[in-house]
Amino acid sequence: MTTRPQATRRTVLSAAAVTPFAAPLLRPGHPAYAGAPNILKPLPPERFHDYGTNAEMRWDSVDPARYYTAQRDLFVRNHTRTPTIDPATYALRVFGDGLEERRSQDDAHVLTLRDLRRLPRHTRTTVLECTGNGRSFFGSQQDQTVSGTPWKLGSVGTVRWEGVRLRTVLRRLGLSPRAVSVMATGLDDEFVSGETNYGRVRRPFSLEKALDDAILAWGANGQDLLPDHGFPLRLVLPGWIGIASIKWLGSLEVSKREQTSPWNTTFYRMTGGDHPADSPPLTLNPVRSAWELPWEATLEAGTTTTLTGRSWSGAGPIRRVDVSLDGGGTWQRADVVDPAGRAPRSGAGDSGAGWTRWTVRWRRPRAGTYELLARATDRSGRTQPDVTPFNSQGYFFDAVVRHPVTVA
Ligand SMILES: Nc1nc2c(c(=O)[nH]1)N[C@H]1C(S)=C(S)[C@@H](COP(=O)(O)O)O[C@H]1N2
Ligand SMILES: [Mo]
Repeated sequence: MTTRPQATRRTVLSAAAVTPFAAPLLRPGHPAYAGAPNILKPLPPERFHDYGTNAEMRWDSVDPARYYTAQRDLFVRNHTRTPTIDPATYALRVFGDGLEERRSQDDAHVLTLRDLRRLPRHTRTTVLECTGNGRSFFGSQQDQTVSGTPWKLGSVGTVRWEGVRLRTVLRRLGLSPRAVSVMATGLDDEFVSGETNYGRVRRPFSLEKALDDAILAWGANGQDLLPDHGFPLRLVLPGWIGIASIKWLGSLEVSKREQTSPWNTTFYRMTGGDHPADSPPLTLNPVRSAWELPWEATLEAGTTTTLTGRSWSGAGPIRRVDVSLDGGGTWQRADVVDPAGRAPRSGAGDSGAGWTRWTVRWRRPRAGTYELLARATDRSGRTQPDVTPFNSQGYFFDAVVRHPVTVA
């Protein structure tokens, strides 16, 4: 257990009493721990595919009229299990030699939720998406074997986060001009896989990203975070792969050195296939698209329907979406509903971007079996290929997915 910092060494953020660091209440050995589920929120089968510690949103449960993903519908990706954290004793610890006044881990700045909530507020829409979204299509579409949760396309959502910019916090604490990186560490259990204990889930990122658009978020879509999504505080790195947005954020180490963790050396890098051995850690998410249809949908022959779907990119709004209703034989432009990557009437003051909804009319389809394709292009010109180059951990499946439909 770490000790309470001396009054003179207290954070410059607040004159309020400093709360000692609190560990999650449910730890191994705690009597209530043994039976605790990995994910705490309900996962009804009509809205989720449940993989145990992970669960994805079903695209056929998405309401085309709703832009944002409610937290109750958002996918969950846990390396271990959702911890229960008492917000009254929770505190974020910030330390490292990259601070103006260097701080050791035991002598960290200790920021309570009250301290953070007193700072200027920040609201921003982002797409939250797992690096492995679409992974199962490496197998089903490209006949390749990869490791990891066999997501379809539902480990993604669009959320309006509320919190404070990380740069607001870091500037107030004071940075060394030589600081280059920040390590974010979660309060969930240590991750053990096979024979290896990788320690707490943690991943470093550049100071540049920290000072650009990183958010310390306590809210999503106007409500407190749910426990499964990082309550009481998570990091959000807009546009970057899901693992970058550390949930149940326990500490930030600001360093003058580049930092590493298994989550940027072993995991969340390209390995295998044609990828070089020294591929860099993954950051920006690619472009992907999904139809709001059941997997293996059935539609009525001769009846004109409006098909709906969404496309998104780590690099911002989607510029155009091309769709094919005949397996790629002919293509047409879909009607884009949210060109700015933001909900209609979401107001000013939100510089972010979520996904883009689109629609296409299918006039009196004839009976038969079909494959529906959607290919999006983002504002930076990135688009979706026909084939995603193999990588052994099944990351970044961004190829156009062939969605099976029977018309009868
Ligand atoms: N502390 C912690 N943060 C974490 C994770 C985790 O297991 N522990 N999983 C990461 C991964 S891989 C993803 S995709 C996102 C998922 O966020 P969500 O569960 O809120 O949808 O959280 C990231 N942050
Ligand atoms: Mo992820």
